[in-house]
Amino acid sequence: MTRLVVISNRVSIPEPGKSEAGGLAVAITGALDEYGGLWFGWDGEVSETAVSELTTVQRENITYATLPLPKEDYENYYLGFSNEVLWPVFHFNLGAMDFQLEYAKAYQRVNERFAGALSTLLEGGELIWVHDYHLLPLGKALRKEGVKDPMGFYLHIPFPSYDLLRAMPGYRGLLDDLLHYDLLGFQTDNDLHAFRQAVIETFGAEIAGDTIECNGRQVRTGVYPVGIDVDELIAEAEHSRDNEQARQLEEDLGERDLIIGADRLDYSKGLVQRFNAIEALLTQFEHRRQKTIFMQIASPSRSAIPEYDDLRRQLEEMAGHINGTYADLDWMPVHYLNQTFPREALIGLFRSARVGLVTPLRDGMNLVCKEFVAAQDPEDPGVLVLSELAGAASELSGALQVNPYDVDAIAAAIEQALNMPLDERQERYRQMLGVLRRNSLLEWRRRFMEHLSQQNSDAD
Ligand code: GDG
Repeated sequence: MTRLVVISNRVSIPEPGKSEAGGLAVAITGALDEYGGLWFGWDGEVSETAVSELTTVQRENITYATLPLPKEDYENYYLGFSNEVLWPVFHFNLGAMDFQLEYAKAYQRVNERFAGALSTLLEGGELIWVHDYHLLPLGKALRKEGVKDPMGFYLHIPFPSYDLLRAMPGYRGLLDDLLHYDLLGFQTDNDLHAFRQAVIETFGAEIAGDTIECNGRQVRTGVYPVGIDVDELIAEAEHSRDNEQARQLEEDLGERDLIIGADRLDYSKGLVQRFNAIEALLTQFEHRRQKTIFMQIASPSRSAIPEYDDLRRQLEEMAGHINGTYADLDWMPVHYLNQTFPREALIGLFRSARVGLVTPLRDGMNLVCKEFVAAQDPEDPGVLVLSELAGAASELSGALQVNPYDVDAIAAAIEQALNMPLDERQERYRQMLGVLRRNSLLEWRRRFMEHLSQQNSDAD
């Protein structure tokens, strides 16, 4: 069987004998295990020197090859271009874009260095699968190194509309980079459509079925919505009562209704609007006071970027303001936890909650909403309130869908969710669980790998 080579910005090498924690990492490890393979990327370390030496570690069937990032590259490639240019633009937030030439140069340089280091490890006759926005130019850089094998690229985040994209300096080069892959995968039809539009407007590309013909190259495209491992999640949720932290929280809740949010602390997740919606709920639906608790888990993320640090402070203030205004001696409406929770406790909270509040301003897919649904008790399920601007909205029609900027609409949807009769909750849950099973994580991986292995390499 052909060896699989996966490249992602971050690679975490599992401790011997321990399994990977994150769902996506599990899916990728599973594919590498099945095909035998190599996982290449940044080890998460920042080195003080400019040298970055390759380390390889073997774990059963999988070789992990990692590099540290020199401080300058961490700042300019990772924080700078990836997260202060690409991330905001691709999440429709031009106001947060901070373009600097140094960032763009470092982005190219690191991608070329990755290509150079990786090409020494390739044996030929492999399938190459590149992940996400940090590595848009990697395919072209590998071709320059003489790599001829089929190469696929998967974008985990949204693809912006053409008019937004062209506000980003250097966008033409990045679009051209993407056209050097053999297969391009997106989360939703919307993202694929935006990408097609961008290459039509920029290069006059032609579309023939699922193939884009442009500048003498042919690139296959597809939509592969990321999913979750439903059975595993259900099993975890059923055992969540075994978790001391989850059990304690449930006990503390008593008769009160829990509204839960859990996100990386990121401005794309709509947390400010969500906090305002909680205040609107307490103002407009006074009977919810005393009876409702909103818990927001916001795991720390990219805190070296000013926007992220500002957001953390803003949310602390907002939580303080809401609690200061509405709390009683025996009740605090907002529980804001700026920390990463253990997974079992998180799943336990999802199961205890009456409402899952997932309101990103933009999201490639969003796995939290899928995990929330799968964690519910089928006999007495909670209700998902979901942003119509999350990729998952196109699949989860059983959710109460809201515009994440419309604070009053979010408050009204929470009220509707808390009043929803059991049979309607069960019906919505069944509908969504069916979709989650059809578009599972395994299915995502299987379809992408199948299409990638059908590609003939495109060496130019
Ligand atoms: C990107 C795209 C796309 C969250 N807090 C804690 C915790 N989490 C876990 C969740 C979930 C994961 O992190 C977050 O995944 P999302 O998909 O919601 O969001 P991003 O991190 O932005 O992921 C996104 C995804 O890639 C996959 O393609 O869906 O659109 O932006 O699994 O449960 N886990 C633990 N503690 C926490 O406090 N243990």
